[in-house]
Amino acid sequence: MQLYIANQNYSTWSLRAWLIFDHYNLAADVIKLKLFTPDFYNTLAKVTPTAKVPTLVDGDVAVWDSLAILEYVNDAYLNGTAWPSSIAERALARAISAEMHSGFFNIRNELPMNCRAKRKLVLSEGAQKDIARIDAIWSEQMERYPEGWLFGEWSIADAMFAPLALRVETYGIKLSDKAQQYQQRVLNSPSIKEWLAEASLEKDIVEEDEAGEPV
Ligand SMILES: N[C@@H](CCC(=O)N[C@@H](CS)C(=O)NCC(=O)O)C(=O)O
Repeated sequence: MQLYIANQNYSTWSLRAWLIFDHYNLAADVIKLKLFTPDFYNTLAKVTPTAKVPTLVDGDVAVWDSLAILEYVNDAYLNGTAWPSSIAERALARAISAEMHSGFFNIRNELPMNCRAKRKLVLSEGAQKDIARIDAIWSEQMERYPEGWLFGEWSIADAMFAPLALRVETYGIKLSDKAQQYQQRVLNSPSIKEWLAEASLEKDIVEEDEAGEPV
């Protein structure tokens, strides 16, 4: 299998797909392309009609889109275990993952992932609302699973929310105690530490993802 990703400092969608491979120790050749370069588009043109990362190639199967990759890996290699086992929990996990996948536009626009940076900026009302919603999701799940991931065991929902934990760190966003507990759990996980170590070696700057003032 080949997993195409982009700059680890900036690429939130890449992180989501990469996490399932790292978490379950699944083998894949990770091909890292530099965002917005000719090599990025030329290489991806051969494997995906969207020319976006992440893209997974598994033999004859090509899957573009982070959530579709997570679903594919779960179906093909994990026997469905990357979602919670109960139907009700699975429905909730899917609902919040879809909410993440198709929403939170204020955060996405104002607070680009920038792992190696510490920044300050003034949040719009919309971004504050997005953060309040994330805080509510994380703290409700921590009430239910104080010692675990969002649904106790690690699941696709944790992959979907991981980039948010990194943004909270970059922009010094204040969370409630329970939500912060989850954020710290994500930051302290071996996979995220590995991702951050790799991101810290990158030198490329993507200007449009450099927001706020250095702290
Ligand atoms: N909905 C897609 C979004 C993928 C996406 O926008 N990827 C960005 C990088 S994080 C990309 O490839 N951008 C290159 C471009 O837009 O030219 C997913 O979930 O994978």
